[in-house]
Amino acid sequence: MDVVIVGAGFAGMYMLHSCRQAGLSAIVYERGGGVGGTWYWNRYPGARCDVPSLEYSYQFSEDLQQEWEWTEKYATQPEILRYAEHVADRFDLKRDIRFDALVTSITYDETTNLWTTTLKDGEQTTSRFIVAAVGCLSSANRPRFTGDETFSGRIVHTGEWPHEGVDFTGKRVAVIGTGSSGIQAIPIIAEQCDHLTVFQRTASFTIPAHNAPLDPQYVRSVKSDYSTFRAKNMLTRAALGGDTPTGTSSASEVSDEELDRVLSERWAKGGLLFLGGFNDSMVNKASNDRVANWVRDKISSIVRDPQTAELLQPETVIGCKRLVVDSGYYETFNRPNVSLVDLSERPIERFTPHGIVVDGAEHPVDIVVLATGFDAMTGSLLKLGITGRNGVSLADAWNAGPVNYLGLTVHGFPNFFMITGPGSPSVLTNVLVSIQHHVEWITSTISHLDAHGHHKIEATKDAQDSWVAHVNGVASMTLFPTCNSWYLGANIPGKPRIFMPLPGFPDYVSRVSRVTENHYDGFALTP
Ligand code: NA7
Repeated sequence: MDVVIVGAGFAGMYMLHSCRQAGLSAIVYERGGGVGGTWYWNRYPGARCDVPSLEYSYQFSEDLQQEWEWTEKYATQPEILRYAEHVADRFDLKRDIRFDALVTSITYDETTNLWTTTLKDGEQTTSRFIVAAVGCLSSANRPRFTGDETFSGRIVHTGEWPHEGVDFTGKRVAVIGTGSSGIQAIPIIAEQCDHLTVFQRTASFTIPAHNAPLDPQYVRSVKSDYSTFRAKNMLTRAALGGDTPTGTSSASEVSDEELDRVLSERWAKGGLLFLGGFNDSMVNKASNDRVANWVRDKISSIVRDPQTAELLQPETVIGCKRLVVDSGYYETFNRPNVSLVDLSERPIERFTPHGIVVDGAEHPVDIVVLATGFDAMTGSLLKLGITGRNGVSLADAWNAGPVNYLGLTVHGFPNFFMITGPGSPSVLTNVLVSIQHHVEWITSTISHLDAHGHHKIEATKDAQDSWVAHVNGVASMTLFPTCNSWYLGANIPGKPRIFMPLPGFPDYVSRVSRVTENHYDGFALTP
């Protein structure tokens, strides 16, 4: 094969299509039983994208974007999965995708300049190039708790949700974790179960989605000039929301009335763009405090029990952990069948056969939902068992953190590419836009190598060191590194603490373009 691609989510599917268009032979290995990646696994109730559906979609085919009809402002998991299936069928992708194919190792042979990919069943394929399209949030974090093996009920993880669903009727349910997955699932589970106990270690800031059916007139206007709509989005820092420009004033300089006016407007609109009301929310602590306090007051105004309201008010910088977009989350705590247990001071002590003990008190439970997130950005890459030049594994190369060049390549791993890897904007953007950028860069790079008789591309150590310094430098100018987020790897015990994604999509795109135009500056190309 020219290219072995790992993963058949949105990145792997487009990579395959793009390879075919460039005349490259390619095969995709996918551990799941179908396409869709994160949308294949995360089938928990309430799972929904936090990027509007007209933006969270491919733009490489005008026909595709014209013919597909999204029904809601924010698409549900089943609808996004149907879209992924539609794309796979429309472009006849499945004939080159092997499902239920778990990759166990990928090894570089310097003498042949080929990679060998080995599957769990022993099958091997050699290829000139490897593309890891494994997703940023695809390796579930399943913390163990003392005594959890004695629990007589069921334990399910949001990121590995049973395909047949879970019946909560008449059950006492625990949700552990209040990130995006927990916050999306909690209101729905609360409606279905007998009693819901939410175990919260850290409160998250969440902004209402105000989800609704899409207005056909709005859809028509976007589709009448989809390319301009997409182009505007790509000029924003997060590659989304080009129609809602970031405010031009500092939150620390406006009057109380102006602050309230701007934030009320953003709250009423809903979604991730809430933070864009002012131009310095993520770089100026005083500004961030004012925005965060406004939301804390909002939480108090919604949640009736003052003690619960206080526990739900995050202490962190707003936006430091990824902002959540919800439907009726805070209101759910006004229901008589929902209670909140604070783990911030006292963690879960142990599981018993029939419940969970915190601070000496047992909370009776039939089903436990682990909404405990992912070993983000590096977890799935490291699970591939990659070994590069001189027998050095990726795990060893990354033992102090995921060093890389442009978030696309790693020194010591020639002809190996990552889509939305650490060191690129990835999870700080509308990831479908980042995916498109990476896929197209990788395909054009391979075509360039072939056209110029080069058989190998590898990032130099110097270029990689400068890139890592650049990413750290940009992150340190923001408030992102100030809390224990998965962006930093802080949610996984023992994981090196490094801010992994790079804030700022447009600047990143220009840097990659400059590198490319400058004869692949920072790469060694071997004829
Ligand atoms: P997140 O955002 O990582 O949230 C996981 C939650 O689980 C978070 O509240 C964690 O608390 C909590 N957690 C993790 N381990 C434990 C233990 N051992 N005990 C108690 N609580 C725990 O994952 P999500 O799946 O919600 O969302 C990930 C992304 O997917 C999201 O940002 C969107 O982009 C889509 P913590 O905050 O670490 O104290």
